[in-house]
Amino acid sequence: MNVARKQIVLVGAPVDEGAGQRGCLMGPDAYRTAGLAGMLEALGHTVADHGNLAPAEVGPLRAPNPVLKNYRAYVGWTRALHDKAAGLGAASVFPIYLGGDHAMAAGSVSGQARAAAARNRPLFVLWLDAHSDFHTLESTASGNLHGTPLAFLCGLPGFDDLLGSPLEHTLKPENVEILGVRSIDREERDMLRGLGVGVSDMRRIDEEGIAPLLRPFLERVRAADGLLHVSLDVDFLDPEIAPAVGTTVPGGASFREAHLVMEMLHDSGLVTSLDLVELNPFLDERGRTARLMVDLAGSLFGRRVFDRPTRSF
Ligand code: HAR
Ligand code: MN
Ligand code: MN
Ligand code: MN
Repeated sequence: MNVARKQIVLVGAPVDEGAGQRGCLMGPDAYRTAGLAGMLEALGHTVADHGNLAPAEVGPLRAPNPVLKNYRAYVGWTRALHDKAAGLGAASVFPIYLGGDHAMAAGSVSGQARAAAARNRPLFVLWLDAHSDFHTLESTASGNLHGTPLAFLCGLPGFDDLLGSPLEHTLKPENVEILGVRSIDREERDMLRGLGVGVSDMRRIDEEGIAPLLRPFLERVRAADGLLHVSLDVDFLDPEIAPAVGTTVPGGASFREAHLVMEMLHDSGLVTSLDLVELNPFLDERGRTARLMVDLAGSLFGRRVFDRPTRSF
């Protein structure tokens, strides 16, 4: 069990352009208002808030598909977040990237992957989401770019503008686990199957329970001496408990399922970076979704009700 105090760095990523609805740009400040830093400090960690990032300046670009919305902004954010994350991944800190819509993960995760490669450690990713976010720039019908970052990270073609050159440190599809998913478009399904990405949908969670699905993944991370990035999309949660998201899908993870995932992640001691994404405070009810996300982060960083668990994870 890992009871180590962590040096946590908060990075605000007010990315708004990847989602179909405006409002995610308020996410970082909602987490701050909900008391994220104080909660983490109360658990014994140190917290440094690096403030909010701005997108990188981008020269002239032609979008590869006319349906894409805010393509230049996606490129600018990816470059800024990639550089920030590559730097933090090389330091002995635990970065929490405060979104912002899920397009931000193209930069946060690719930067962490670059840093992991420099340390000769494989990066694993747990993608907690109602969606698989596995469209290419060609396959997306909505043009909402928050539906594309995981395809980019796994090295699918067509994304070379994002960093200005082909992505060097791609995720191995078998090192990615998508958990809680209940909305996958046909093109995404075909690509996920073809590459062998780990997908545990709500049906499997209903039948088998969330812990038995998560445990073998964590065991693989441990066996490979891997680093683990967790990308937590608000819509992983059931909209009844987490209404502040633009893309609600009924039938999501329950309060207890979500906390159990976070508690198991904590006990594994394997997690080295985290995204909190898709919170849209404009759609919240008296801050309840922001507070729930902060609470879940509490479980990930060691809050427990009583004593030690009977197994490590
Ligand atoms: N697959 C759909 C699309 O591409 C919905 C994507 C929605 N993505 C998120 N992030 N909300 O998980 O439009
Ligand atoms: Mn998502
Ligand atoms: Mn390299
Ligand atoms: Mn989602």
